[in-house]
Amino acid sequence: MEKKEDSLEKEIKAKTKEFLKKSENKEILLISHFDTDGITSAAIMIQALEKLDKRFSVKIVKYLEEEMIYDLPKNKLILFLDLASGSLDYIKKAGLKNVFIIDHHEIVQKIPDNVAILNPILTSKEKISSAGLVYLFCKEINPENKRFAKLAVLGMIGDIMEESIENLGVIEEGDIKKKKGIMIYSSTRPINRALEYCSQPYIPGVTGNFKGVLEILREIGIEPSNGKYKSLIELNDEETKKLVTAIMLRNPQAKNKDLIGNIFLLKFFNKLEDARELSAMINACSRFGESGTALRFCMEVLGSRKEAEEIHVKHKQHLISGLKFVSKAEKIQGKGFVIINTRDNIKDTIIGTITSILSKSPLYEEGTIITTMAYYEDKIKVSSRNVGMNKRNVREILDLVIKEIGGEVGGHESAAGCMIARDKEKRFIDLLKKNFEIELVKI
Ligand SMILES: [Mn+2]
Repeated sequence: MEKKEDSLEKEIKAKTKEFLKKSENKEILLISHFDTDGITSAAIMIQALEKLDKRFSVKIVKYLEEEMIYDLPKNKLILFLDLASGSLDYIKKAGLKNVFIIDHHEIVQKIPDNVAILNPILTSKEKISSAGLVYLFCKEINPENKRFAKLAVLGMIGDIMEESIENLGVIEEGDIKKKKGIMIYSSTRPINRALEYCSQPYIPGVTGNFKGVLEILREIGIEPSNGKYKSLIELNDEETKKLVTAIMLRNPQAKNKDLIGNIFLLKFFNKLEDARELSAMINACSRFGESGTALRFCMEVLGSRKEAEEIHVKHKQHLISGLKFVSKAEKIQGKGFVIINTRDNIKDTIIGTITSILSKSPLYEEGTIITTMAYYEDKIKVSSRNVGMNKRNVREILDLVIKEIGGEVGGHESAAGCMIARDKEKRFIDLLKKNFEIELVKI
């Protein structure tokens, strides 16, 4: 039997040939997703296309909306990165003839003729993000492109695939270091700053609390020298253990195995950096509506670093104040569920992150489903998460409600979201409550 990796490798070889042929004398329109994986995918591809001397333009989108697909130019080669696997029917309906997709999301519809798609789901089922795929793809086109390995690492981290980074074979190639350590970032900055802005895990009494940070540090015996604290990677084993214990005492849901993991360090703008922090910075820029800055930062364009850092600080402050808002907000609470309608108090782009943080905090007991809502134009973005492990399928519950009121659902059984029309607000909440209650009777 063929080895799994071989089949993906073969597929990449075949697809690069097809791409080079398809893009001959054709202008390319590159469309990518606005999250870290999508941005890093685009950054690798842009630099590879420049080298190939291709004519192209770039579009970064938050959602791939149906109407947008219908408006795409028919004469260009449309290159989708980190999206479109779920939009094949629309692509067919739009009559697009030159389409190339590099993506890792689920394919549920029939692949139309004229659509070339590189997706590990079709070959190896290997866990690899779009940035990882684009990296392997571009490296196949030109081995020099292996210098973008660090962007592939950032994209993988953005999609929570740290554990599969080694499959890419980049640790040896891209000047990337791997180290065991505590999974709070940034591991290269002073520890007091890292703890104050730490939202994953959320540490009650420490996150967003300057005094609480000093207390926990005193408790574990870490003192500043010359007014400056050392960084997390500078802690010794004993100090690391003490810190892990202190965090678990404050947040019993934070598990030892989640707190310790691989930290990836890489050179960016000629400085050794924590990959998670870079990944979070890219994410913050995009969620702030500054995907251009995110792209330039990935390409290490002079001046973009300062901009990205400023946005990142603002983003972290928004997250912290969002968490504070949610903790005080009016809640619709029932047995096994809580619904928090933040209306226009929290941006639709960070509501998912906030819900994830809440689901890992000790604020709600295991088995609860947390659902948050945030306005976006004339729509409402909804985000649902399970607290801990349980058998209730949040995706299914949202599907049931959406079937009645209309809208789009995405995600899986423990984390899902949907987009509904604003005028369905009340009906949505009523139906959701009803379904939660029914679900509970069933189990
Ligand atoms: Mn992705």
